Amino acid sequence: MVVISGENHEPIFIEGKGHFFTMLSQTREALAAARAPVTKAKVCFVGDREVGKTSLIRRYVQGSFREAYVATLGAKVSSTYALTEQDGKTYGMKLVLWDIMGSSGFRETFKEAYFHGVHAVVAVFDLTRRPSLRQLSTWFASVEDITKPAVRLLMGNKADLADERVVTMEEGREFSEGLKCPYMEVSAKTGKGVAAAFDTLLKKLVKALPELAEER
Ligand SMILES: Nc1nc2c(ncn2[C@@H]2O[C@H](COP(=O)(O)OP(=O)(O)O)[C@@H](O)[C@H]2O)c(=O)[nH]1
Ligand SMILES: [Mg+2]
Repeated sequence: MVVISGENHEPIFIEGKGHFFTMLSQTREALAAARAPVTKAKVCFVGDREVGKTSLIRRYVQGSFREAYVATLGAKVSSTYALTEQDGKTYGMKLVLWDIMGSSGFRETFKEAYFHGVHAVVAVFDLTRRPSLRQLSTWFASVEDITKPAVRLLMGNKADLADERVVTMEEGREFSEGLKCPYMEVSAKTGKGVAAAFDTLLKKLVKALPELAEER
């Protein structure tokens, strides 16, 4: 299977299967202004359907939220530029965010193409649905070989639904300890915690990608 990736705004395609991908792009002028070195990182989102993967990416990249659920067909790639500070230095990063359809059939069929060259895996579950947390073990087990060196982050989404939540912060933390990764609670709806969670991811990426460690 071959992944052909285009420039920004160009469609990209996984050859042979005919699944269509679209690429969105948003450039942040701040990046150019800060003259920070830019490194590209591929970030793959995983998790059950309707946990809010697409919504979290939309919130972060576009700053918006949609109430209606529209199932992600195949996978969708968005990119954005972000800055982070580490030890008094500023780093720029182009994040290429891969949003996959939640079904396990799709995962099994496409995992090699989807996770090829991945730098970070963001695992998302819904704080109002405990099975969506347990399900993540299956996700990780099925892609462990491919994603082993990648940075990991666990996001508990829909924190705005305080009355409906069933997964406690303690449970989320315990699960993340098993994955050896940070745990962040977020709401794509209100935006709460989203910037902090992505910044945590950026900082982990800066540490993990040695080529980023050079001085400005
Ligand atoms: N209340 C609330 N609803 C959310 C949140 N994030 C996503 N949703 C809703 O949950 C549904 C599924 O979201 P979506 O991003 O499509 O999930 P995906 O299948 O994991 O990509 C949609 O109806 C969203 O509007 C959130 O933080 N709070
Ligand atoms: Mg989706």
